[in-house]
Amino acid sequence: QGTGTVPEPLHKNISVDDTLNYKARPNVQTRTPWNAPIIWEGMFDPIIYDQTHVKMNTTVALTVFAVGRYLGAYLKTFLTSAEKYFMLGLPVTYFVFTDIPKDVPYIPLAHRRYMKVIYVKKHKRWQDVSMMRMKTIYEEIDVEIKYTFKYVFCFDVDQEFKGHFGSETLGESVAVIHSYFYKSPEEEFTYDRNPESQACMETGDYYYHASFFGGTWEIVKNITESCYHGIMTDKDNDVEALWHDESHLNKYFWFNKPSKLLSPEYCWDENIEDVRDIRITRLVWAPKNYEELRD
Ligand code: 2GW
Ligand code: MN
Repeated sequence: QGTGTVPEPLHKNISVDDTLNYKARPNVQTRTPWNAPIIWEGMFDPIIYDQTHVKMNTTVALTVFAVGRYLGAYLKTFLTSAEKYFMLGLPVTYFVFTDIPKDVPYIPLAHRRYMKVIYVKKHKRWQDVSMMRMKTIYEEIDVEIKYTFKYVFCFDVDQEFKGHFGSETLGESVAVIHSYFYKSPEEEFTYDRNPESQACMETGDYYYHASFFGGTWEIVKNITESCYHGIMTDKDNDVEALWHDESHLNKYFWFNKPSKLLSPEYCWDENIEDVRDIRITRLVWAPKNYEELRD
């Protein structure tokens, strides 16, 4: 916890987000221009959040894809670390999508935490492996997730949890600010700038990292369905957005502002030297060996 004081516990019918202390981090932006919170360490009391969500019987689905070599390279670390830090105390089901179900490692799971392994075919191009996740996710929300889970969080697998990642991250629609761009001027954001692409945007609010996003199942269904439609329209027009699904996600969040933003403490690259604003790393990028992983 940081140094700021956190307001008193909740009354009924008041959102737990009303307990956020926006002044706890004077050197960073803690609210967007549309008044959504940007969550930094020190702004929240994890105990108040957890108690509130346990009382509300909050349920969380996590989706993660481990296709081809990414299964052996990343899945075990991702899941093992999630069991240490992700939404502890809440019922969580991991939806693991892979082309080699038999190679999914056995991970001991805590009480009320489950894993479901679902077969997906491997797309030939890695860009499609990444982009087509959008379709698989909204289909799975419709056939199963929506009946049991209030929230859905969709993660890249090439990451490791290293600190508390709890119910303070829950909201209607949740995006994380890319660690490389949180201090950059807008002109440096790597949005897609090609007018032929559905993802094209000239200005925007932030540069969001597609390494994870989340929200209620209704909104995550809308996010993934919209991005997928953009991706397919691009295919019809023979274009591909600069950063694939990430470009489409940024466009979505430009038109549909996220209700909660997470600071780069929630998705940090340990190669970044300037850590003055980073009080804790909760999720970090796993090291990558592109030559081995990209065919
Ligand atoms: C991806 C790129 C090159 C070679 C392989 C793959 C690959 C990705 C794969 O062989 N198997 C696989 O399961 N994936 C899944 O797609 C896996 O879950 C992985 O985390 C995700 C996205 O690929 P990744 O993590 O290599 O992309 P990044 O870290 O460069 O991520 C950003 O940009 C991507 C688009 O280029 C996505 O938007 C991603 O969400 C962003 O974080
Ligand atoms: Mn990644």
